[in-house]
Amino acid sequence: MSSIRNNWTKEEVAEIYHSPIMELIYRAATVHREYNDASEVQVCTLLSVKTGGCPEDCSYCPQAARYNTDVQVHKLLDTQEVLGRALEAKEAGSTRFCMGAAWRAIRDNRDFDSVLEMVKSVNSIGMEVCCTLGMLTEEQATKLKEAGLYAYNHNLDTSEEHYDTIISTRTYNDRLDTLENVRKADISVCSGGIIGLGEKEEDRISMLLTLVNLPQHPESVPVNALVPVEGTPLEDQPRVSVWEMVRMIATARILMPKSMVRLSAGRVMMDLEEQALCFMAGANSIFAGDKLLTTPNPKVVKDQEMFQVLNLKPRKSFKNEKEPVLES
Ligand code: SAM
Ligand code: DTB
Ligand code: SF4
Repeated sequence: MSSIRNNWTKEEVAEIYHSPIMELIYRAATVHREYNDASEVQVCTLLSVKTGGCPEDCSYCPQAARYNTDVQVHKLLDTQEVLGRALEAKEAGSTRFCMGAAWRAIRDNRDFDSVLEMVKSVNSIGMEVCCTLGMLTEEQATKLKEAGLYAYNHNLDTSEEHYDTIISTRTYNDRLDTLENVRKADISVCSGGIIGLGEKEEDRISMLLTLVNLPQHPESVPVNALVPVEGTPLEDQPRVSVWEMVRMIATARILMPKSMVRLSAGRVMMDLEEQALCFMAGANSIFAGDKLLTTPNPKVVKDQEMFQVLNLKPRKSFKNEKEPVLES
């Protein structure tokens, strides 16, 4: 059995990443079967609970206030509406509900108190609750944990070397500090990145190296393909090819055998056969629902058809974990 390591060298990661594609897929598929049930795919749903008006300058993001995009800006939704959306997602077969806010960082204000309420209520319906709210402190992470938060998403996005050309309003170290605070609060870590930002293959390798050499592998690793959005500095980036997605997913799977590797943004540009290759390469999680945060995602019925054709089944929530205590 391949071992779980966090002392990889750049050369080792590069060698895997650059191996002949069929060998790479075969090796990733083998590692995947050693550690996971390869017929299971986790189905997660995203909801943007606060959209747009963000002070940051992430050059891929339609929600940054400084770019002229046509996102429908709205302030924080109310808890009842969020709970309704979570129930719909559960009904449609999702086991994880991820709430995103276009914030630079969490602030200790009424909005954060409302998010804690949302976390409590979504947890009470038996879903794995995830949030992505920007940077946070250890104290804020602890409050989220106490409210019932299961996972926190905070992506590295790209390599440390390429980072400055994508975002200038916060540093790579800020990102790593947030991940450390999430870990300290004993919350499951979800962290990955985006390809297609104009980075080199070396940058993709470098980002994977940072993830795999964290003290503990993130439990989930989202691999996003850039969704180019009109009005953002990256609006004209060419579409990433399926082979780039497959390489990234397969390398992540080999490096982090037990983690959930999520085929995230970009599925709307992929056909069923392309997605099948990604599952073969070790992806075992997707975002379902007609929308990601602000951009389109495949229709729920299309995904259900895809699961049937590929003989995949949705993974149960809290698998291998203690069942949560449900509130009445
Ligand atoms: N504001 C918080 C933050 O930045 O951590 C949370 C929301 S933010 C939209 C979550 C992640 O979505 C980003 O880190 C990025 O990886 C991903 N993302 C945003 N826009 C994207 C795009 N156009 N294409 C692909 N991924 C994108
Ligand atoms: C992640 O890695 N991808 C999701 C989730 N984590 C928050 C977000 C994708 C956003 C794509 C652009 C949009 O819909 O706004
Ligand atoms: Fe703001 Fe997050 Fe978008 Fe960056 S990725 S602009 S922090 S919402």
